[in-house]
Amino acid sequence: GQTIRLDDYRPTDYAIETVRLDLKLDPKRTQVTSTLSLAARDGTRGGTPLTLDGDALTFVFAELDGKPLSPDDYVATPDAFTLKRPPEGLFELTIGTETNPEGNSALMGLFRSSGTYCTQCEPEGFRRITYFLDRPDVLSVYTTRLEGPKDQVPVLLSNGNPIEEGELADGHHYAVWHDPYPKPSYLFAAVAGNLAHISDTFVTASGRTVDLRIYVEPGKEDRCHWAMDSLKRSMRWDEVRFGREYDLDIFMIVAVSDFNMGAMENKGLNVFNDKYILADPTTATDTDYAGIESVIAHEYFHNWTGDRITCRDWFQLCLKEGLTVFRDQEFTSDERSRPVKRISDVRTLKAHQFPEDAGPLAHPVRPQSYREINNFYTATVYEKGAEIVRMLATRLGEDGFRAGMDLYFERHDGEAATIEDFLACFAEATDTDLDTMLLWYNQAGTPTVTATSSWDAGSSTFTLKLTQNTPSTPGQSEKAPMPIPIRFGLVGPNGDDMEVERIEGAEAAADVLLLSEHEQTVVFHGIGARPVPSLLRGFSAPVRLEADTDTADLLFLLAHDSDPFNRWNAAQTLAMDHLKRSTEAIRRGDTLAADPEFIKALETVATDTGLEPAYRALALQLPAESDVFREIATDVDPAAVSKARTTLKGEIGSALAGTMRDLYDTLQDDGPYHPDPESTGRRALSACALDYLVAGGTDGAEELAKTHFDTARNMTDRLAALSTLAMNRLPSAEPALEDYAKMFEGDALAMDKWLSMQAMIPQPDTLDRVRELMDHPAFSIANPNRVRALIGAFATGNATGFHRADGAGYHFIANIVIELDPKNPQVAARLLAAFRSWRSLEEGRRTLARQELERVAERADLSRDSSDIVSRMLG
Ligand code: B3K
Ligand code: ZN
Repeated sequence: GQTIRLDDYRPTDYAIETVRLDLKLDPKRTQVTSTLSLAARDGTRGGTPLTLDGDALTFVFAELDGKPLSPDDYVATPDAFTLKRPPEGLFELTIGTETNPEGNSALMGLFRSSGTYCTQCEPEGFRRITYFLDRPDVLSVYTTRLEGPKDQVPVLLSNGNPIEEGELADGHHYAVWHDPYPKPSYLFAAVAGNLAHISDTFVTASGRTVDLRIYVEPGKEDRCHWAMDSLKRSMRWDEVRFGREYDLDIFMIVAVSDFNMGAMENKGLNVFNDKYILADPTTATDTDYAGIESVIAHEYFHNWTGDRITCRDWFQLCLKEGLTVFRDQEFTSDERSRPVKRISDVRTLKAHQFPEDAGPLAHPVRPQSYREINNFYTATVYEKGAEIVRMLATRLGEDGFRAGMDLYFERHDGEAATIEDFLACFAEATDTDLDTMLLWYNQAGTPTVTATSSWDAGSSTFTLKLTQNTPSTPGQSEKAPMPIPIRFGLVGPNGDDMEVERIEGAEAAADVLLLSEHEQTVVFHGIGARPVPSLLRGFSAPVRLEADTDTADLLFLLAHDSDPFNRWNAAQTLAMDHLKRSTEAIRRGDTLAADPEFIKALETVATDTGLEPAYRALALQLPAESDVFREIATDVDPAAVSKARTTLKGEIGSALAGTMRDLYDTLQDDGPYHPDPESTGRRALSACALDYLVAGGTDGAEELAKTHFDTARNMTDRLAALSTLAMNRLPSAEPALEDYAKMFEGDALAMDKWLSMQAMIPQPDTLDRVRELMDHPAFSIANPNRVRALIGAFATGNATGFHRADGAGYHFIANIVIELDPKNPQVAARLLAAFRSWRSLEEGRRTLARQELERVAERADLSRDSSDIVSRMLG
């Protein structure tokens, strides 16, 4: 494949002012007619040929200004259309193509999902519908006409506002939609099918009434109310927090069941994976409810950060994604608990982005080149991209950050912008030099920050020596120091933060200091007693912190830190230290007992009713196997890690059996289910207590879990109990799994949970079970949700199974990738990324993993998606 480079960017020779798109829907032969009004941009030489992108298109006809073109005037191939000698001035080009939605298994362009016609155009799907300048810096006004048989496609939707509809002969009908906001092709959408909907209204801050609709398969309307509620709260929040109002008369969401991703922010017509719409208490968990709320918010927030202001090119993807993730994180923090949200987000960042940044797929938040842009919708672009925006907010403060955002919205509305444009708004609005912030976008790799400290009684000073180091990553060996905001507190002997008189050696504002050099010595004056430094509060920068805090310091922070994030982090660090040492011991054939002081400290947090239950649940949750894997980093033996973790959990569970039982008993609640943060937190803590009881082998714990499962009145409780039974491999797990399957047979989303759970049972023979489940009626290789639920969960959520010592897990996943790749390259390439940390493995597994990657790489017809991933992985 060809490499696209950021440095090669130049605008198109022609602009497309308007698009008239006409779709005559047919399952196998949909007729597409597109009429583009084009004009050469200033500076384009007269007669410069016009080449439009295409992808596997069937060309039918072409006209220029309403007259048929002679075949001498153009070249049409499946991948491009070239008009050899375009006329001067404004001209109209009409092109007819034909496409087969039913045969579209890649789910890019126009496809069908359970009979519903649906599109996905980001990033380069529009060229699978018609020839176009299919890139984000070509903004046009679209008018779309959809036509089809009324009995099959009673509902016809596209972007913007409806302007016309009518009946035709032979039972056909049509609808015309007009979107007045110029947009790039990737935001185009069309949906047609037999859909039901729920509706509501929203009155904007300026008093306009917006019609809100959520479309689903008939019969599922009752499961859309939480999504609607989330939408209305998102709309209000964006007005209050960012001053952003919705801009069309109607906002529509459509839920479909075959979708490569979570959702898509098409202008005025968001298309969602139904997993992020459908919810009711019996089939959706608290996590599902929270996921729906945040994805609805995310897509809605794109209306301003993505749609009104879009990206100049795909290298700037983080401009809309990092910023919109930041916005949805803030929304959730305001709607729910800020500390709990921050901890969850950092866990996600560390679980997904840190390993990516440390392995062969590492890339800058704004890459310099790519072969397949679909492979860059990554944790780095999204989550690390959001962290960069968060660092800006931390440095500039609430008002400064808002001023920068206001300027950005005002200055770039209706444009396709760059990261430089974005940063310039903050620099100007706050009169701050932000030039080095660009390094965060351009340099891959997670910086390691070290901190060593000393207190001097004589001078009442506390000295912090800080260093930063960013490891080399593919294509980037040298790294410059970056600006790292470190929020801090010096915790005094009584547990309160000490007053600092003066700080020397770093730019500092209130409780944030800026590490900007490779090495800096920071002196805090007026410190009359030895403090325990609490650094990187709230995880103020996406770095790995290695501080010289010892066990006693960490226990002290766990008990006293006023920053809830660092309090949680102290517990995690203590657990991680133990797990790493215990893993080593296990590999030596030894064992290592847990520190009773640590267990006691956990108990204190778990029973502190002054803390919210959701927070207590997070504090009790041990680092995942994959977290330990990441921290060990080289020569990893996944089986030893798994054993170390199971052992520690068992020790905590048995040492705290009485506490966990009390906790469990006091947390039960028989009121009606509601997914609010408080009761969600209670259920999470109760599930955690139950899990420890079972892990500790407490008498009667299995019975308790079984009863919890049998008597559950909502999916959260039911699934938590089932998971405890299954993950701990208890005898009652199998009958419970059977009961579950009977209860939810035919409910695809509920059965996905059942598939995932079984795929994640941590034992070597889970692979056989996964193979068998592939024949279960609940599974289908053609549906991305099913593939992710069963195969994806096995590859990324079951270290024991995937990393089987004999390599059978690797072999299995490689086979699935090979099978899936010709049908749906995006899903195949995603799955392949499960190997991204293969170089960290101990030698035996590393060799086996490499063999499987090489076997995939050798396949002749590998898609660009998979071949890009596998070649970078082996590179
Ligand atoms: N912008 C889409 C993602 C498109 C992914 C294409 N492979 C959803 C989102 O980030 O909101
Ligand atoms: Zn997004």
